[in-house]
Amino acid sequence: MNRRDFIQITTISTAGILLPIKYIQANDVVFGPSNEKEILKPTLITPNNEFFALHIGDIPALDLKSWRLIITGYTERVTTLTYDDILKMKAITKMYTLTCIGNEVGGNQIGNARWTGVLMRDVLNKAGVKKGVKNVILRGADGYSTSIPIKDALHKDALLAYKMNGETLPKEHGYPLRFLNPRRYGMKNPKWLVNIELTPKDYKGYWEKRGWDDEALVQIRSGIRRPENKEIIESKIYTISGYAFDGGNHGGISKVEVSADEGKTWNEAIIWASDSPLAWSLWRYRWQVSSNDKRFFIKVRAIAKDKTIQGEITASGILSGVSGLHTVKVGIK
Ligand SMILES: Nc1nc2c(c(=O)[nH]1)N[C@H]1C(S)=C(S)[C@@H](COP(=O)(O)O)O[C@H]1N2
Ligand SMILES: [Mo]
Repeated sequence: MNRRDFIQITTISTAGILLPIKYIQANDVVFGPSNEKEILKPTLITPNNEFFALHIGDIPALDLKSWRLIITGYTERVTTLTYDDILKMKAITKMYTLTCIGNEVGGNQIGNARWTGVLMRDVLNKAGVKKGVKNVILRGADGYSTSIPIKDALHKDALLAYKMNGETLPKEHGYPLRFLNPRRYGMKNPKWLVNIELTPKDYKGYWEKRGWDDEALVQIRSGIRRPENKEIIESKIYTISGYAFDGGNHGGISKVEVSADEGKTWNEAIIWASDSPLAWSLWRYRWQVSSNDKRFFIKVRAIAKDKTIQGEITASGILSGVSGLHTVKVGIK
């Protein structure tokens, strides 16, 4: 399919979930299983210009001529890498979903992109990891810092990225280099990296010092994108859609369920796009309005491969990220 066709048959909804026009129109007609096969897959990718951006201050202006990544602390040798040094290393491209620990239930601080970069482990091996290293401190040019356990840094999915969805990493997302830390909230994914320090000690970064969870493991979550809260629905058949994500912490999403009666009964949704557990899954559910009620509360819950069921209540508290069930209120015309 060429780009022109693609634009013609799709429209952008919130958070970059692309929904084919055909599919949206299908809400107004009754369509059977045969028609349903014609529905196009939505893209998992959030376009760069729609991807949420969060940072503590101004975007630092970094010039490739003077920019360096310096690896210090418990290393065999102090190592300084230029942008070109990094480009010469083995590149990896992979999808990762990023979400902020402060995102509210069903909030918009979540996005999925295809990132290209080099393995953190390859960079650390250039410097040589000394015995006794416990943590890796990551510092950005804006003064932000965070730390991660050495085993996370050496993990096969820990990526230093310089491209986002095939484009040079945009300024607001960390140009020229950012870290992508699978399974952890955005705060553990520092942008505008300039220094990596290996240490035998503990270290509390910018948000960690302010009480946010040092583990920052993404909790199982899901959100409804269509319909929007307070939307008025014109027909008795409506395709509800959204995302689900567990950060890979429960083995990935196995099932998504939707309730139109405030959680009394649950119906299985169709997962219509997914990648690895490090990326969100997109789901849809064809809802047939079965009563003459004029108002419904729609809820979604995700179920993981390890059988974890997303719950109504967030057990661990707001500073570890909330995970309660997203509910939208809809009216029927
Ligand atoms: N250098 C730097 N990196 C940072 C931050 C920051 O303020 N400075 N904010 C973090 C937080 S809290 C989040 S949620 C993610 C958001 O990444 P994005 O802006 O690319 O979506 O960046 C993280 N990395
Ligand atoms: Mo965040």
